[in-house]
Amino acid sequence: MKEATLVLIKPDGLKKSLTGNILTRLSETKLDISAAKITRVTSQLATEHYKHLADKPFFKELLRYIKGEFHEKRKVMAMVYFGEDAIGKIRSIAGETNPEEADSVSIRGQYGRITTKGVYENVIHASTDPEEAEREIKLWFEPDEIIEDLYPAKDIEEKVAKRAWA
Ligand code: DAT
Ligand code: MG
Repeated sequence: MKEATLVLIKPDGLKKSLTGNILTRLSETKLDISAAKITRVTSQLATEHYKHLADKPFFKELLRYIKGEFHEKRKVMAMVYFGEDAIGKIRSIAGETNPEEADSVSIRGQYGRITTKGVYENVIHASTDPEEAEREIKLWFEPDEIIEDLYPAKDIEEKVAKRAWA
């Protein structure tokens, strides 16, 4: 079944100039990239993204990490990969959560580390199941930023203050 999954290249991945290497590894899946952007991670976005981990002892440090506070690059690269078994294929190439336990040829095994403070710097995020993927994709992207019609969307009239080219 064709499905979509959210991938983030985390601040350590960007800081260590791993973007190209990671994209090359992900291209082994032969999946399509349906959306991509470089974006800042606000406290609100970080908290919402990791809300299921709010009771964990590492939660505060996790938020600081994803916001880029440990790296000079206060940004992440967010992407939607789409295709047959996209979630499983990306998770498999990403490797296990703990980068020290991840298969050494997986992305996390190759490039991740655990800091002396115990933060898992595992360079990428990947959704784990279709429900999580839908929640995360809707959190990180607007419907028009994605090239596929993944989920139902509606037209709304909204007057918002935004920046425009001067
Ligand atoms: P995953 O990112 O593999 O889906 P997760 O959703 O359980 O794993 O956790 C989200 C992130 O939180 C993970 O990428 C790294 C961090 N994390 C998880 N378990 C941790 C632990 N025991 N100690 C420190 N960080 C942890
Ligand atoms: Mg997870």
